Amino acid sequence: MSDAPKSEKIWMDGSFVEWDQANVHVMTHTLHYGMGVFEGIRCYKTAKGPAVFRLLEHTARLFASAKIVGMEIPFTQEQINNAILETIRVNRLEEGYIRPLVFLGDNRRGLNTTGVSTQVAVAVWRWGAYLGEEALTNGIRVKVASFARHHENVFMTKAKVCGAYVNSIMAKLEAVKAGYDEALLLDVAGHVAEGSGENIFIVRHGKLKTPPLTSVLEGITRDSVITIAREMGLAVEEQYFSRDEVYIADEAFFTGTAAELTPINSLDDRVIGRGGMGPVTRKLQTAYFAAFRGEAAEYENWLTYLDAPGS
Ligand code: PPE
Repeated sequence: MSDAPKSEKIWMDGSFVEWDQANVHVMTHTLHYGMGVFEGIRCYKTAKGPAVFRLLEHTARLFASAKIVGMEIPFTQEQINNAILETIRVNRLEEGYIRPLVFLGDNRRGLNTTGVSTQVAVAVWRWGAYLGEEALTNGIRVKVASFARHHENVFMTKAKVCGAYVNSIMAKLEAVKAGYDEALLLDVAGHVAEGSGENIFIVRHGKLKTPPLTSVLEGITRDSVITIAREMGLAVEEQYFSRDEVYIADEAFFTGTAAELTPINSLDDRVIGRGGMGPVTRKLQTAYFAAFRGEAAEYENWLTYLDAPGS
């Protein structure tokens, strides 16, 4: 028996099916080679009902991912946006996680994917804090992974590709088995890249630094935090830095849809700053939480309300 969270219905290729009936054949192409793209989106409770955070940007990235790897999604972005909102509605989800997945079907074999059917599913489920509720306040213990992040000509990291996550999973398992909460992957040149499923920021001398988008995912939370930070008057530099700069940073944190804004307490057992959540991290986390809760007028346009008139 599975104890994985589920909901009632899944949107598959244009219609709803019962969660337990949303199955595919074992010869499904993506299952064999990992050629598929996906998204991770959150829906939050607000005073005006549930709202999806940065829906349009997530759907746009899904289509960008497909374009990069050469897949064609047989729906428009508008249809996918509507499918996502409908899936939340039919499952009466107030708050949780949304997983659109674009995958190749089972009608062809081999690496020439010409003519393989492209299928789309949207699932939603309730999902609390990704790294544990405590992580959001106390921070997490992180270890540099022995596996490097993809070189940009191995896997184009602006695409959120299913198969690329083998690299993330190996790094995550390595870290967890060694007693840490999360892995930090370096790029092939040895610069800090990202977490197994998060972008990273450090705070040093009052400035924020995050790696450029060469070999990391173009995170939507990363973009939100950069926007919020600049709005607050904080300087943000997109710049390469080394693991030892993280060791001696004043603060460090991860960003991601799932992880939200999680402080990093230590890296490779070196406590960062005073440990726990530093003042800049706290300010940014508070502002980010307010944005997705619909409590910040300037970021209202990041929210798509479920109960919006005419939707
Ligand atoms: N880097 C990677 C490798 C990554 O997977 C994510 C999201 C990010 C950065 C942050 O991107 P964004 O969510 O747009 O801010 N990771 C998703 C998957 C987590 C999972 O376990 O699955 C997520 O946060 O939803």
